[in-house]
Amino acid sequence: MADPTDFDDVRALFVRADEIAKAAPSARDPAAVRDRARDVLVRARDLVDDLRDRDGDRDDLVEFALLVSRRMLDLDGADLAATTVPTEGMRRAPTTVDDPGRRPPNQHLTPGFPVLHVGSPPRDVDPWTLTVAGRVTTRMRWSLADLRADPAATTATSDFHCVTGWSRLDNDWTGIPVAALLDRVESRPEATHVLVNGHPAYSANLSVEAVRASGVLLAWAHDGVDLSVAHGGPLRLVVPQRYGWKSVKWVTEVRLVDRDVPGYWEERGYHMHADPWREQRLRGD
Ligand SMILES: Nc1nc2c(c(=O)[nH]1)N[C@H]1C(S)=C(S)[C@@H](COP(=O)(O)O)O[C@H]1N2
Ligand SMILES: [Mo]
Repeated sequence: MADPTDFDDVRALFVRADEIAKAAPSARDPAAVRDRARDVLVRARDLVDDLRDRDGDRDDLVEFALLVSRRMLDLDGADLAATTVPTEGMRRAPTTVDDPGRRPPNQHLTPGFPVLHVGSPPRDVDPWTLTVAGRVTTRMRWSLADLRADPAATTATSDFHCVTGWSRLDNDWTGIPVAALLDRVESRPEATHVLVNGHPAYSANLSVEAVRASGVLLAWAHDGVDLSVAHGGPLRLVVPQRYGWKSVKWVTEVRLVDRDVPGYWEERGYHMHADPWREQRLRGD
């Protein structure tokens, strides 16, 4: 059993974060206040991770970790709402005519192209290679040049939905279908899922079925121009049927595995499946 005072400390941090965040809307610099609240939540999350390491995934700890994730999402959503304006240098604006048939529940359409990631983008992107490994008959590796020259390369238009609430419609992605690569490595029969790994120690889990769906690409261009590093260049995954955190930027490896292994955000309480139409934001949704 955890020392009860430990968990009480974590809960006190959570309450403190809430108090800070509540003051944000009337503050002179709301984003800075939300940053402070976020720092406190990060500390709470680290502590609850420590408790889980020590005591295992007790129900109350798992519940609490979810609560912390939900608050972080709220803070991120509030920050992004302010930044989702048309972005300079965009080749063309996305569609912003509201159509409930294309806008999943509780999403709003952005005229911009927000940049969202944890950690820093890679500094050195040349040369870039992609490895497909794990439960495969032959592990394979491609250079970016190989992929670009591949006859299976294609362009597909799709909508992008971030869990923090913005959706960007009509993105033209150019890349290679993940399905084409999976066919070549001959995945073994027990390979039911993939972990897609990207810089820096980021990952997301998907079923093989999900990455074989139409429009799922490892992309190097967006709306006809090469992807900027900020948006995941030189190579990123795009999974239009899932919330954006599954669309791993700076992909280095697709690893086939024999069960559903949580990725970076899934470890931190996000939903394993992440279907925006069913609002699968956090585990338990
Ligand atoms: N490597 C990496 N990929 C990532 C992320 C990240 O933090 N690291 N964030 C994800 C999230 S939450 C979203 S919404 C999209 C955002 O892509 P964009 O910055 O091109 O809009 O990238 C996804 N891919
Ligand atoms: Mo996201």
